[in-house]
Amino acid sequence: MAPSVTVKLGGATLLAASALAASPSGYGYGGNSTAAPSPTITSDAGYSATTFNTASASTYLPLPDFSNEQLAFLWDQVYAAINTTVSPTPEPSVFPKPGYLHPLVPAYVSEVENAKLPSDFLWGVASAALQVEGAAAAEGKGPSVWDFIPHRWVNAIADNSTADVAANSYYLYKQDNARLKALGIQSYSFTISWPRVIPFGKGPVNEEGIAHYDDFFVNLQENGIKGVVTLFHWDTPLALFNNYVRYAKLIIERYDKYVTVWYTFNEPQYCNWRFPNYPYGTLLPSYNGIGAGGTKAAFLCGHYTLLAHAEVYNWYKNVYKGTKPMSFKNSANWIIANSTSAADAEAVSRVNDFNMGWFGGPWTDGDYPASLRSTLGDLLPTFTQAQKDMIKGSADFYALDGYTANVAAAPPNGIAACAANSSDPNYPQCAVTATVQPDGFPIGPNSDPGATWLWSTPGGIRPYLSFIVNTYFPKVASKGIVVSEFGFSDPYESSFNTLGQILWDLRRADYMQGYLDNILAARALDGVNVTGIFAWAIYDNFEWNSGLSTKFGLQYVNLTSQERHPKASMFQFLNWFKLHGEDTTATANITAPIGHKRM
Ligand code: PNW
Repeated sequence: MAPSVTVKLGGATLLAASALAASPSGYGYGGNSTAAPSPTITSDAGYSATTFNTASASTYLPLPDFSNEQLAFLWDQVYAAINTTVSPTPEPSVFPKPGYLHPLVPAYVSEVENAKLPSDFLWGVASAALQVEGAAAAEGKGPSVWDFIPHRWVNAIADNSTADVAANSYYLYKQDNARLKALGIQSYSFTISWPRVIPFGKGPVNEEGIAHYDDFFVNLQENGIKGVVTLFHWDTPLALFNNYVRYAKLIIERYDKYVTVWYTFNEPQYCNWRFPNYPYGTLLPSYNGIGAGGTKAAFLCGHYTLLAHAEVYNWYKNVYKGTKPMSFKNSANWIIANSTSAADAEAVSRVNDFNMGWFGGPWTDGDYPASLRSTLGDLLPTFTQAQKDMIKGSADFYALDGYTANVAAAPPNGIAACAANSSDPNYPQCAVTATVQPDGFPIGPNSDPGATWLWSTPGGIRPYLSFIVNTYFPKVASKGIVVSEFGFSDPYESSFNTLGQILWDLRRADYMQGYLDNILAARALDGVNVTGIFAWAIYDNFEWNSGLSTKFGLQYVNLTSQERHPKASMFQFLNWFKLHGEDTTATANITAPIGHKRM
């Protein structure tokens, strides 16, 4: 029987519901399956006629059917993977590590050689649920948009891999937490899978999913690791794009006692990159025209993200009376001008406004920057005064995912002409960015071809941190700033097939040393209140559209055995915290490589 759902998601997916129910194999999207024959509509007294008007659909998505059949139907759109539980083995007491023939990368900033971090400084490694957990369809989890995309959109993922298994941490977390402890890592920044906890995004809570996180939190605590938790890292339940606040409250109420820091959202700037692709044009269920993509949809996505963040923040502080710091993570980079011209200076400020400023309401008056309003006009939604008041101040510190740097220039036809023409290819930012210096030389060593946006530019993070707190968001100066992600993918790392080739990851090690020294210099020499540092990533994982082949791990993951092996960059990272951290939990067995001063 066809499931009786009243879901105003428009698009192919739910219109396909009755066709899927009628066809045992179902049919997919993107051309990797046979198209279903067009149904022949015949006049029949059993059918009633209606006129649909999706333009008048509300943003509320009634989804009353929380049945096994409906969950199976959602998974049928994706394809379910099988995983197996692997028993943990004891951690080594000593890890293989770089020796004197090639020691770790030496210090970048000699002035901070003896600088120390305070004992409450947070530091560790990061991950995201979709990118590491695997167990995609296990134990009652619902599909997320990121289960759907690799399976049903041909070539959406560069190497056509999926996140079905990834690093399999859903089954290996006890081993992973023991590894963090064995390496002496203080904190773990990870994310919770909303569709695992609430398979349809709303409706019933999945007992097995929540039991998994119950165990995870207890195990993390038993290993003495501090938990830094992001509630949403892009894995929206496929069943809807709504109801975030209810999910957030559930998780916070259950796990607040275990958590050191909360992040509501990972990089709301994703609204920009995902449009017109997110939510993948007409391929994913959507409503109110958001699925059609484009500028308007991107800014609607950002608008509702900011409101959802502020609503959760205000509930947490004022109703729940939570005491832990809460923020959201921002994707933004240090931008330098391509020339000394006024136009290029304006281009720099426009890039900052369209990245940081867009979500800067918590550190300003709760509204969007003037440059966004004047360029976008009606394409930018408006906040009521009450909403602005709710957004203003709704973050306890600034969280920066700052990976790289960029050079900005005014577009050839000028900023004003671009800003006045919504069809201009550079609209609405109306600034072009590049990864070469004004003299044409690259801004730094390149990364993997699966991360063409990423170049190693450690010299940028120090002035950038000062710029954020002293110039762009002065309110951050007192609240503090955490570098919540930074990391590197060595070029062509996936083409290496022996540990010998993989483990000495020189570019990543160099990147770690360069960024860490410059972050410390911002703190110790420039007076920036940096309160935490998290490296991306705990280990190799599923890098979104670049799949499993673009590696960001400080540990290598053997995708057959699922064994993890620390790379040189991990020791570079740990050694740095040995030198500069005061935290006594940093007990990893790492000895000083020649040429590298240690305490
Ligand atoms: C972050 N940029 O995304 C995400 O939070 C992670 O999930 C991801 O795996 C990691 O970085 C590496 O890509 C970013 O263009 C995406 O500057 C793009 C940028 C920065 C971060």
